[in-house]
Amino acid sequence: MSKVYQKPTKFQTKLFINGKFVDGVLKKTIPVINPATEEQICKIAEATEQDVELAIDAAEAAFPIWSKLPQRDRTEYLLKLASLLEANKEEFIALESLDNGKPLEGAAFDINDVIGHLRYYAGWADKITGKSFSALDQQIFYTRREPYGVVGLISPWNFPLMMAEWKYAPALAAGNCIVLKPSEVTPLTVLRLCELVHEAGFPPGVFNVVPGYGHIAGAAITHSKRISKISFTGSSFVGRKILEASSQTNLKKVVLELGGKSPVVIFPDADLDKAAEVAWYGCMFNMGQSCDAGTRLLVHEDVYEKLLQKLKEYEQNVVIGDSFEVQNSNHGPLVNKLQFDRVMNYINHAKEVEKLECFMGGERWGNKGYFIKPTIFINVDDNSKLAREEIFGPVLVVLKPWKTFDEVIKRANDTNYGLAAYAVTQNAGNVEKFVREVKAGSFYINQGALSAHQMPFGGYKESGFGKDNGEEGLLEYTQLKSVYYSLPNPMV
Ligand code: TXE
Repeated sequence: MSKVYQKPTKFQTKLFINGKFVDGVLKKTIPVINPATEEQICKIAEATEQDVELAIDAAEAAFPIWSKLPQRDRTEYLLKLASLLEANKEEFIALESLDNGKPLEGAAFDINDVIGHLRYYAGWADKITGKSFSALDQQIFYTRREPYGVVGLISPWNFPLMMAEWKYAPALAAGNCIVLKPSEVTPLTVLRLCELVHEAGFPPGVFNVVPGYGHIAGAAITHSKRISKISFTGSSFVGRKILEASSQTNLKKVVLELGGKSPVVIFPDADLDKAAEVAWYGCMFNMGQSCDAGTRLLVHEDVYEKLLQKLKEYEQNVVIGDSFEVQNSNHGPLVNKLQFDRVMNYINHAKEVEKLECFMGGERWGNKGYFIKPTIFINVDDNSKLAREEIFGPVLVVLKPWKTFDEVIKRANDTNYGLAAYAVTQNAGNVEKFVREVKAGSFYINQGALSAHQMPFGGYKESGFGKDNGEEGLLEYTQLKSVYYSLPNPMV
């Protein structure tokens, strides 16, 4: 029997600026909606341009203190935050599930990941190094890594606490102060986290959170000349806007983690049970709202029909519903009405305009909440709108079967995106050729998507640039100086 979580009833709703919980200067609010019931959970304070400016003031003032702390102290602050989060884990799991709609099991996965990831980056604070190079006898050449100062972090709604933490943990470990704008759609876990930041005793101004609308608070961050680095996860559309803002202001450095349309290639020698598991969860995990979801399924002609039958078995295990009402629900609603409408438009387009063959699902579940049944279209042409665009919902597109390896590599690469690629095969040669020839940032071989703290994550092509996670993710929050140093002659 699964664990019973209490449905949260108390919420932190204020902005967190300079170590204090405050209303926005304009006293505006944003409603937060429970996607499983369509009811309002609470209203949060809306951050606008003025609040972002105050947050940047606070972060600028805190930077000399935070960046000059002994590195070990930064480690201790982050470890303390991780321990506080762990002590309140069940509350955070329930809050994430309520706000985002993801099943409790999925929320538990997120929060556990965040705790481990925080500890991973806590350990990096005193391991940031430069290099020294051989030079002439009287010279020293070396490099020195420094934090940027104030960094802007803009995070999405699909993994609300996790995506925020993937950014603030390395940024803080490296000695930066942060202005974080969580998605206005799912702000509650990040706001609750601010209480723990306060409790952990972080110096005021190091950690500032300004939930607000993207085109207002987000744009204020991206246009600020006092911010020299931005890390963003979200849509390609907004990613392009961030680059424009950078080019129009101070050429701030940018990390962009954007969408994907990742191929899942099933080889004829694949273990078909494993293949079905990878194909199903690769797409349906988090109701398809994952940037590295495997949404284009490419199955060899010899095993095509058999694999489809196995996917039917997965459909039978789906339990749809509000996690606080339906025990063991494993398929929640989409995050909000906008996302629900976007995905239903794709489904309706597939059925009515392209007349695609709907193998399962293809409709809303129930009449309350933004639930969409797991949906699969089969025998889809590579040029279909559904095969080319990121849907970001529980919609798997099974492309026409493939015959040769060269053909499937070409088809796997036939996309503007390049975030991830999946393959299921028992042949190591297949794997190596696949990894070398497919253009993507992460490869999942004989398994579903995974994120290990130490493994860099980020895309090829229009899926963005720069990395989250691992040492590379840490170094994104540092800038490098090269020092050519001639020693006095004689030295003493
Ligand atoms: O994302 P937005 P949306 C994709 C997915 C989805 C689509 C749209 O395909 O269907 O994007 O989702 C902030 N300046 N992904 O519209 O708007 C916004 O407030 C600065 C993929 O919800 O990109 C939020 O904090 N910031 C993805 C963040 O950007 C702005 C995850 C993301 O929201 C802004 C989410 C602006 N002008 C959606 N406008 C992934 N890669 O995992 C908005 N924002």
